[in-house]
Amino acid sequence: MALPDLAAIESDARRDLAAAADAPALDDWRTRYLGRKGILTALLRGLSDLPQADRPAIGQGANQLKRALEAALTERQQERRRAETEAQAPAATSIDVTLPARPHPQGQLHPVTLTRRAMERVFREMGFDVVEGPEVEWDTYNFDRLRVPRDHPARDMWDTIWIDPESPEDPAAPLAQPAPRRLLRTHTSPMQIRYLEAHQPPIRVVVPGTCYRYEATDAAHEWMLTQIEGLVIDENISFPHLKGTLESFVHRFLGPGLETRFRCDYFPFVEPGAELSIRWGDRWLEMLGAGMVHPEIIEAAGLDPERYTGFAFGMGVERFAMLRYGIEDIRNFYQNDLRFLQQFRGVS
Ligand code: YSA
Repeated sequence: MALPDLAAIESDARRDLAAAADAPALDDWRTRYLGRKGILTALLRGLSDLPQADRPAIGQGANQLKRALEAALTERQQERRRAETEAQAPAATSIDVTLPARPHPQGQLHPVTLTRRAMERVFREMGFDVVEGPEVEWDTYNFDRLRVPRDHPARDMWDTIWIDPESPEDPAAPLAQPAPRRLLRTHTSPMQIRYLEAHQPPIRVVVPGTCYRYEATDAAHEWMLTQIEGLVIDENISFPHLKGTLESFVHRFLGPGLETRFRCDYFPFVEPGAELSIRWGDRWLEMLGAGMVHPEIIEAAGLDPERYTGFAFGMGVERFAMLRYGIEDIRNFYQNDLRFLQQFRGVS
């Protein structure tokens, strides 16, 4: 039997491959040369019919040729796909730059963000630092260390969205300290404790941030609200500093003509406590809670309460935004109605 001419097979195969112009032709080519009944498979199957001495060289050559033709096929297929993609893509010169552009909606800052930033600017001008704290908080910071222990009725002042469930009381150790639980902070006041852990007086800081309360909404209350906490600790700080700072802030931020009202209020972490309201038409809108930092909190921070005193406050940013923009109902802010929000485009 004549020996197969591998060089001739290769040259035929490469010529036919170059001539195969589309996918079906390439498939036919693969069947003819590389398929189960193709030329190379037949050649390899027929090796046993060849003289013993020629089998290794022909077998090796046939296998090399098979791999080379497979690689050539892959390359040809990629080449063809590239050509097809290029043929489908519009030529650069066919783009009509005079066609009208599709409008791309531009984002804008939310009115509460605008208000929060503007309030921060005023506080910076007044010499305050601005820091932020965690929204997911431990009950120890949100309550206990602010003198609101477990089972204290004052916890009802802040309806809470809990993250960790309450662990059942251990009947074997009913007085055991329950494990700390995480919650969504109900106010920014826990940052008073966190800040005091890491800083020494003189302290003058504000902490803006989102808070959450499990409470019914109405025209002045949302379940998600923004507060700005303030903390001032130094020697010789007294209630007139608190009053002067807050009145100065309100008049710088909202204008000098506003009527403000301070009244007594109760917060376990201050003594005395107060709230500040602003006259709005024929009603008063409560803007913030405040007070002189309780001496026990100063002492727990490792400071001498005889030497250091201070005041703190927590402002409702949405309430300031309501007065700033004349919004009657706080619920407008978070309904995501674009007709409402777009009115603040370009507003600072
Ligand atoms: C008090 C004394 C301090 O030394 C420091 C901070 C405070 C404030 C205290 N942590 C607190 O949260 N008090 S508060 O419950 O009365 O809220 C403070 C302000 O947040 C309110 O005066 C109001 O302006 C706003 N606010 C409260 N609940 C709200 C709300 N705004 C919108 N929706 C709600 N549900």
